[in-house]
Amino acid sequence: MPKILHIGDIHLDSPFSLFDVEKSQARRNELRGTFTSVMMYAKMKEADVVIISGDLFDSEFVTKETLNLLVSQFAGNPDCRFVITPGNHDPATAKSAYLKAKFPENVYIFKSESIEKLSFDDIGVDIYGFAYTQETYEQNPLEKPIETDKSKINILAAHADITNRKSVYCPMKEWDFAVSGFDYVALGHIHSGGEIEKIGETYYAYCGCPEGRSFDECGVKGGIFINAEKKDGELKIDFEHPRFCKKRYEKAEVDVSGTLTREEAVSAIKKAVTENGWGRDTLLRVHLCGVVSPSADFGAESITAQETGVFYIEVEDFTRPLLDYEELKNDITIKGAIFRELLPRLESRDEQERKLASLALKYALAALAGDEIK
Ligand SMILES: [Mn+2]
Repeated sequence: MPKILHIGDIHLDSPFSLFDVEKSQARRNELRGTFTSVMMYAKMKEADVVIISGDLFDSEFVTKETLNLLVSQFAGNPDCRFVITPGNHDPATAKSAYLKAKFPENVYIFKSESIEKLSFDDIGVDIYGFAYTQETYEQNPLEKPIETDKSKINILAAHADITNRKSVYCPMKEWDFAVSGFDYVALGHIHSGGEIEKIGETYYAYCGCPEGRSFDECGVKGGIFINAEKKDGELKIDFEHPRFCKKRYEKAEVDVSGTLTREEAVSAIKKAVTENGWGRDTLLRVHLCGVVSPSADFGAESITAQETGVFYIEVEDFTRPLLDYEELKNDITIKGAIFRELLPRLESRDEQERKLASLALKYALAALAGDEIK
């Protein structure tokens, strides 16, 4: 029964841009570590094929360290075939590692913009694929259906966008998958993945990225492991979802309504961390929200990963001061004038704008009251 691991969008050599430079470097190394974990998993599960659906590298420039790692990992599992479709971040250009570097014999790289077929007859699998040869790929290579061999397990590996007909990243339509008779379409490009979909007799899925790289890529990340078998033209297939990520990015709104101190904010964050099962593997972005006394002081920016039990934390204060808006609105002193001036921004739909206006009001009122402003 052929076993296939579908991964993609690894973006090796990504520059991480955390505020903490050392942690950025740690994340770059960890991304290589994630790739090694993927390779170990493939070996342990005795995968026959690993499909990498594009964006293996973050850019055309690949470090020597990364290239050496790839070559040694691929060579270290000679029973497995590695099938790579260059994507928009790592197109198969003349300068690219795909054309310049020497890979072991068990590595298959699509280099042409038109669809080509790899036949692995010993396991009855045909894999179709194509390459980006520049940063965009504006046609749909399935516009003209492919003629697949129904006795084989037919897989299309595609770095493509099925969500937008006008996409410049290979705009494909789901229905084309079924028309061509693919059994599975191993998609790359969209980083939030994992859902297995079906159209006609064709399964398809974005594998997502195996490691989040920013707060735009939240949650637990991994790949898709497929067991497939075809007998008398009938397909039996099942899917597993291994986790590969070393770290996870998460975002949380923590309501601190009614509290006053930094300590209380820290314990509210810790509670959210515990309740969600986060911990040392988590990079966390917290927005403190709710309505609090104007004298509340959370020192949000000073809250550390250490004291909240995560790997990395960013805390921003989006709380609103508890004030009597009606009274302020009608106040005839300078307090009322400031309030009326800020009111449109206090009610803005833009969270950042509201936050700034709240802060401005808080400081203005504190200053007028003769309080010390930190
Ligand atoms: Mn990508």
